[in-house]
Amino acid sequence: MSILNDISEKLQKGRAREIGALIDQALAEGISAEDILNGGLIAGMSVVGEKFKNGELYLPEVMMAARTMDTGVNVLKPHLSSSGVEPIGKAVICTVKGDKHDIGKNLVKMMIEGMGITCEDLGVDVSAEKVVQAVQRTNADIVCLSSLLTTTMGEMKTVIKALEDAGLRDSVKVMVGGAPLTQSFADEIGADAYTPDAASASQLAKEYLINK
Ligand code: B1M
Repeated sequence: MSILNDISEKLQKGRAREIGALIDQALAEGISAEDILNGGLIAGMSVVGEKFKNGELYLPEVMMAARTMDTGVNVLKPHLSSSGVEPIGKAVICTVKGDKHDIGKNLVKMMIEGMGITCEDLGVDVSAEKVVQAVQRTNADIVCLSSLLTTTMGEMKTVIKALEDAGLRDSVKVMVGGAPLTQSFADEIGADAYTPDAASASQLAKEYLINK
């Protein structure tokens, strides 16, 4: 679909001012918010990631693309999250220590909230100690951890260990995600679940709370 390609292109070029109108046009054409997110914005960001890796794009261009992604996600937000849902549980979410990527984490938060799960967002670069404090403060059912860097993935294990040391491990489900993660890594660090995207994370969180 060419409008999804246009959205992807605008994102790659960091055209934050133009992305909103294109997304509105796609919605008006009857394309679903999920298809715009996956086939337009996330597809564009994957190209940015590849080009960054190959040295075809530099950090300022990636930052402009990230800003465009934020703008686009904000336009899509009312169409992605259902409102007025009764809360079914509580989650704490963050990007782990040393890692400042938050686009994926913000999407997971948005979709989890759409399932009626209250979400305490601790932000980025969050220490294990802060996660433990937040779980104690909110009495959360679920902890969602995001990592985009191979150098920070290991921090998830530190969080799990800190939850164990605080006597909280059995009372929370630890869900992990982020581009470099795999199911086997999640198993290795003792996480309860790995999900590759925000939609499956929110679905699994909901199932867990309903069956709790
Ligand atoms: Co960074 N970066 N970056 N970056 N960046 C990557 C991750 C990289 C793969 C690029 C590359 O080389 N191809 C590479 C990591 C390499 C590695 O670790 N092996 C990299 C690097 C190296 C860096 C810096 C070190 C660069 C530098 O300074 N020299 C630096 C690190 C800063 C830091 O964190 N300390 C850095 C900085 C940045 C920007 C600030 C410029 C910007 C981030 C802006 C922001 O987040 N606000 C940025 C971006 C945008 C990227 C890429 C291009 C795109 C990431 C993204 O937002 N994707 C990325 C390349 C790539 O991933 N292909 C790259 C879109 C987003 C929707 O997907 O976050 O994967 P993602 O989330 C998905 C799933 O993973 C899942 O759901 C989401 C969608 O449905 N998911 C979860 C995510 N979290 C979850 C949690 C869950 C469940 C599912 O919990 C239950």
